[in-house]
Amino acid sequence: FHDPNCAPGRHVIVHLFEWKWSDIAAECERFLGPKGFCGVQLSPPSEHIVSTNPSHPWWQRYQPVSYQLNSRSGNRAAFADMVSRCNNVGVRVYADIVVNHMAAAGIGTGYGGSNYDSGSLSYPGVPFGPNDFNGPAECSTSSGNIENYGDANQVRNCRLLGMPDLALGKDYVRGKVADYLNDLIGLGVAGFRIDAAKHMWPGDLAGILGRLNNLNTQWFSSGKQPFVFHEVIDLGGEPIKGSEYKSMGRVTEFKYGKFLGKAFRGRDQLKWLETFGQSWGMLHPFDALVFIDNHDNQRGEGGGGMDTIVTFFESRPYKMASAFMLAHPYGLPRVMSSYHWDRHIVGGEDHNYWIGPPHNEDWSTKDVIMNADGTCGNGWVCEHRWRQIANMVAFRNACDGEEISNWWDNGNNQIAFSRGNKGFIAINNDGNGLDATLQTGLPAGLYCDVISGDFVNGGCSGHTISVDGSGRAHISISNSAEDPFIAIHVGAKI
Ligand code: AAO
Repeated sequence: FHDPNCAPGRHVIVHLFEWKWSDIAAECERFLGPKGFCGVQLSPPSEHIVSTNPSHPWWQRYQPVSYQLNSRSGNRAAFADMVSRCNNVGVRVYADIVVNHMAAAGIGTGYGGSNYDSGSLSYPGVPFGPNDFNGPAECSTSSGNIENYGDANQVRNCRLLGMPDLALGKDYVRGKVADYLNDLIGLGVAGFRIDAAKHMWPGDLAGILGRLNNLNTQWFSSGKQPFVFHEVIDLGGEPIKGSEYKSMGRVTEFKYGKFLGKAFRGRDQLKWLETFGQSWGMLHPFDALVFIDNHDNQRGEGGGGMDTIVTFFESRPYKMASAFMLAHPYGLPRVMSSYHWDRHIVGGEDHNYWIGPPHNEDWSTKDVIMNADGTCGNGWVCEHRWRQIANMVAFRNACDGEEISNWWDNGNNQIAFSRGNKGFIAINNDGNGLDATLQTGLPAGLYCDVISGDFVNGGCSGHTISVDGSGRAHISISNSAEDPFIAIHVGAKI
């Protein structure tokens, strides 16, 4: 379950948070495929509640009503069309799977028309009934909710945020969940993000994963298992460890973005990153899925803290941190792609945390439109299209399998390193300029700095960097530059 099933030479995932299926299909064809992305993580495709208080928040999709493929992103036909079109251009699709719980929202009708009643634990769209949930026999808290993350039994048997907790120990429940995942596999998805994995017993998840079919042979070679990554927030200090899940997939490494957020906000010298990796208390690199921010912690929730995690709101350190992530070999990287919302921070909390994606008058999600310069309009931020991030995808692909070499630092916040003889990056997050002749490890020649420009038709729209016969190059980076870093690689040699 560790292999993302990328097409050859692709190594980076992007989360197109709250995008419609039709927009994702188009993005696979016009951008993700050509730019070398491996795959895309979706927002949850299953039928969910429609919340009116607050109005249509993004989080309504984490309250499932049934496993029908009917969501704010589109219906089953749109889903199938997206998966097929993305696979056809070599871009994989990973679905976000919410099966720890069902909706908590009282009596109502879901996005696809299924009724539910969370009070009587009735979800006829699946169907799930009262016997399919954990209750007082399994959960010891008086509220029925998780009250203490220090108690692993509570975390797994009580209600997360008040949502009815599925009894995944039951054969019937496991069967319904496995049917849902197998339906998605049949349509051609390449894997799954398991939402709230921390709140499910590893043995129950193994019981479900053991029932999964191999991937659809229309696009994958026979015998391929889906990629699985488990959302487990493990920043230390709690009994549940991310490593409990690593035998059945990768695990979200939340420490990664916390460390890099601190470093690129200038609260930790960049020179320390020389040893960045497992020795910092993180998972083994082959078990880790890594990211700078995710859809929760960019809003100050779910691990890391708003003053530590960097997001598109802090674009300068964000671009540096993202480039570092894509240049550094640790883990499988996931790029975040957001929509804009107006923050309203009171006492360290964003009261606009809930605001859903850009929408039309009828609350339908707005199309992702493209500006002439390749950036997105209609309120979509599209970090994955920012040149400084997008071009580092090709850097990572070119450097796959190469270790870090030629580490250099100035004893403070100027760093540089090579990836074997394939790529080289230098970053200046100091209060003074970087001006040095450094060993890049690269073959002699003229290279395009893919941060200041694009490599197109053998030419470069940005600065060029000349590497001499001994692999050395003169690097000069002003500390006041908008993007105080450079990156060159063998895929962008002039
Ligand atoms: C909504 C409403 C709720 C309401 C609920 C039901 O907001 O008020 O009770 O409906 O009516 C999303 C939203 C929720 C939303 C939910 C359902 O974020 O606001 O609730 O949809 O619509 C925990 C889980 C983790 C989870 C995270 C948000 O372990 O799995 O909370 N993430 C996923 C999704 C997320 C989604 C769900 C799960 C639910 O990514 O989008 O919720 O499907 C500690 C623990 C963490 C725990 C956090 C909670 O973290 O370790 O496990 O995450 O607390 O904040 C420091 C610590 C760190 C700590 C952190 C925060 O950084 O070091 O350990 O502080 O305290």
